[in-house]
Amino acid sequence: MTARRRALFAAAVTVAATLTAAGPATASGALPPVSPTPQQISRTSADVPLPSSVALVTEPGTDPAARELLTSLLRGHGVTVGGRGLVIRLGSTGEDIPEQAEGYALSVSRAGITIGGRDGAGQYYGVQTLRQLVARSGRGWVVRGATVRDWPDMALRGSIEGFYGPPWTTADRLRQLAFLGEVKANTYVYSAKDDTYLRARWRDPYPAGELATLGQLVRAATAHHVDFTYALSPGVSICFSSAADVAAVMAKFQAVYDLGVRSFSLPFDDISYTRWNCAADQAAFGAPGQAAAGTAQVSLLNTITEDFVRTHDGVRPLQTVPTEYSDLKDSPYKTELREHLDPSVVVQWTGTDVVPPSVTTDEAAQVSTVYGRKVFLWDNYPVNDYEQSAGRLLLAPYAQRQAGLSRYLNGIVANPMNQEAASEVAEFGAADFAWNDAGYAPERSWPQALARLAGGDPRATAALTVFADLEHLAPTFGPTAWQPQAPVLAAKTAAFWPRWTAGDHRALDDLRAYAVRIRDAAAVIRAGRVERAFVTEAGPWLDAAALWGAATVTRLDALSATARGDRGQAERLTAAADTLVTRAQAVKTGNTNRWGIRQALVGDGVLDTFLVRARAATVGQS
Ligand code: LTM
Repeated sequence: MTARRRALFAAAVTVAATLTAAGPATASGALPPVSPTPQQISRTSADVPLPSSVALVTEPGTDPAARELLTSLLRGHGVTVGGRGLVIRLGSTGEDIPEQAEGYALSVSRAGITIGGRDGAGQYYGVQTLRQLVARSGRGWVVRGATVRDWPDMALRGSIEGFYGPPWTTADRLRQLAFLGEVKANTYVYSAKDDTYLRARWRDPYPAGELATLGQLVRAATAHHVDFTYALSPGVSICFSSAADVAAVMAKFQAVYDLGVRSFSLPFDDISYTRWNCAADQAAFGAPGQAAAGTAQVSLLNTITEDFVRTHDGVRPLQTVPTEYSDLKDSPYKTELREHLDPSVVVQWTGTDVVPPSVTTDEAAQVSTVYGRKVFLWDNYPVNDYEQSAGRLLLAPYAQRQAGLSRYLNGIVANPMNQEAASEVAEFGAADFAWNDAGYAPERSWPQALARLAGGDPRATAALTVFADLEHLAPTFGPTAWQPQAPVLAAKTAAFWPRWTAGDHRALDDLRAYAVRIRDAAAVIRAGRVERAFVTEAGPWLDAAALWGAATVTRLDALSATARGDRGQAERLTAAADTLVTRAQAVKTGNTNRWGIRQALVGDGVLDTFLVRARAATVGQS
């Protein structure tokens, strides 16, 4: 693209953004939200009706996965791919294609639809954007007329199955891989802590059945343009100076390379690095300690880089998680890595305090200095494997990550919950941020994530929004949450009391209407087009929410009876609400997490405290 065309395009984008923000001010109307937020998108044409048949023009460079996605998108809208009709071009040629890897240019007008990708992933992402521009029009479908130039800010985007507790099932992983492709995320790191062949029995070869399942996952990942990153954690028992152990690492890598894996990691998190696993390491690296641990890890990482990564076609740079992964201070350990680790090795970092309350550009700049390279954020949200998260689903937005992080990070992978589908809410935001950190807005991305989980069903989206507010608390490893519990409900209950005590009894009607929405959310979610896996995973929390909602409605009715002077009714309703509270408190999570069976927490600290206060106001006055 010439400088002049670039300037014209930028001007068009600015105008279009203004028009879009102002609503359907153009003849063609506003564009639907596209996620991740594109770098450049503008309304440049009228809607294009989707005919019953289109002519698909491909080229030798057309990506097979992108082509498959496009044809299934068309088929899903009743369009056959024949030789005639609207012309759709998919390939890697076209002058507006951005230079950045994974970038694409998309243009939709009545003259035709053109998707040009810098590479295969770019083509695939162009189709993912096209999918979001398709809209209902009467009984048919149209594609919103638009021009898009888009590329990711961070090279690595996605998730790391890196939690403790029951690993995801194969079905969970297949769903996750499809989800990652949908949100233009290219990385899934397979690093489940309790997956025995990855950590406790890292030396053991895979039995044939396990290998076949891994092969299925690798093929699914490839079909969605996701790098299946195989992370082997030998730190619990490796003898760094043993040639046999180094060979065992390579053998494990070779087995999955043969399945098609091209991304590898050797994480050293959560191990003791001040004692050796064998006497030989003492002789090879000296007394155990920070610097010696750094030297030993560097020796393994450099050997694997030299003898495996560089000798195998198509293998991407090796990744690692250092043992010091959550702070900013320089140390003898970090000095070893900074000075001796092969510059190609990608180093992960979790942000400060393991589960960080925020991640800032200053912190990322500092840590990239101590590790001597851009770092790859292992983001411990929405993971729920630690004590402070016991009994919780974490459904708050992906937030408190500072715009500008792409200057210091080469990627972000979110560490999810043991509950895969529920994790997609936060992961959606993480993928959006990693694609375009400057354009990211949690308040815009979160509703899109919820609407997606609800299958675009508006009633179910509204119910999910009420439910997610009750699962909003995001804990840290310390006593202070980094996102508050139930902010919407908390604002409503806080506004209620001054009005109520001032004699404004309509306050009760307003709050009661919201309590009814809490009570009914579970039923609406279960009856709606919400992702079935989410409905199953969230089952106990949905049950508890229905009971807490019913208790709140009943408690408010008791308060109302008190205000009317109907003491008998107030007492009956108070007893009924007490029973509902007892039942709500008795709802337990399944044994799905490292923390075992606990109370399924819903709006805790907000709902329960409101109910206690409302009871006191009822009983005190009746
Ligand atoms: O975060 C890292 C690098 N390691 C572990 C994770 O496996 C675990 O899921 C999280 C949250 O508990 N904390 C860790 O330290």
